[in-house]
Amino acid sequence: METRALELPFAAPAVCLVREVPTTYPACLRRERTEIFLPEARRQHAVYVEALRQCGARVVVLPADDACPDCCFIEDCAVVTGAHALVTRPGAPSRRAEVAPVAAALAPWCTLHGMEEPATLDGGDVLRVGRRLFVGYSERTNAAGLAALARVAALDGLEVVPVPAAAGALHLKSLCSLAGPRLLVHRPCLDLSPFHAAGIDLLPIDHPWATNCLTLGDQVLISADGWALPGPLLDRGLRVRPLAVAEFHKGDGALTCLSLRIPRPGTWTA
Ligand code: CIR
Repeated sequence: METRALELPFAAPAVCLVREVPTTYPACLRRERTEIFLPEARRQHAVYVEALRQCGARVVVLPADDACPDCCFIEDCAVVTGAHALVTRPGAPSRRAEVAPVAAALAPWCTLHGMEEPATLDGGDVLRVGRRLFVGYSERTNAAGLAALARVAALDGLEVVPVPAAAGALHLKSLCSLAGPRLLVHRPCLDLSPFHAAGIDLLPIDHPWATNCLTLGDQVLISADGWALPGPLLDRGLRVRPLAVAEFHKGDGALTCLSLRIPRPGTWTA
């Protein structure tokens, strides 16, 4: 994978942390109250976990906590920058109890760093492209949170690039994510200038859920819901795998938020 912005080898993650879907998941934070079907959510989660394994990652499954309806959205609880990781202080107070078990599970792989009030940051607002971490300001991530991440990122030689708040989206990665070397972007809602300035190859698409995909090596997991495959993805020799994650879209989540990826030493991962 090559663009001007990607200076480190890109590889599938060594380890993926995931967290089971709690019985209370239908009570998660969400903007629309469409009915969530818990058994179907768990079935979709199991298929997702298997897809991670098939990409060669070791998958560590953390037990759910019924006191935390959003705990399956584990990506928001930490940002792994390499040898170091920031354990977040999620923007939603109801989610702050999620982080302790995630930190404990990360400890064997990374040196952990915390965040202090008033800093808040959700991992869903952090997009890695090579040595850059693009960080979206959102309802969940503030300037102090970005500064806390910048301090940790610098320990691994990474630079933090702020991205202005995007109207209508929960997180930055609700609107953009890497599909191989290209960044899928939901153009109507996002200021693309930070990505243009970094020389990143952009692929605009219109469907909001379609812009959250997960690249694992040469495989790209995409949401099967409401998206026709864009031709340019297929042209680059990537294996595109649609997954049904509709029960997680109902909870304002998608593919990246269901795992926390730990890169192999000397590589980076989406
Ligand atoms: C929340 O509102 O926090 C959850 N219901 C959804 C979190 C999705 N996380 C993500 O995309 N990284």
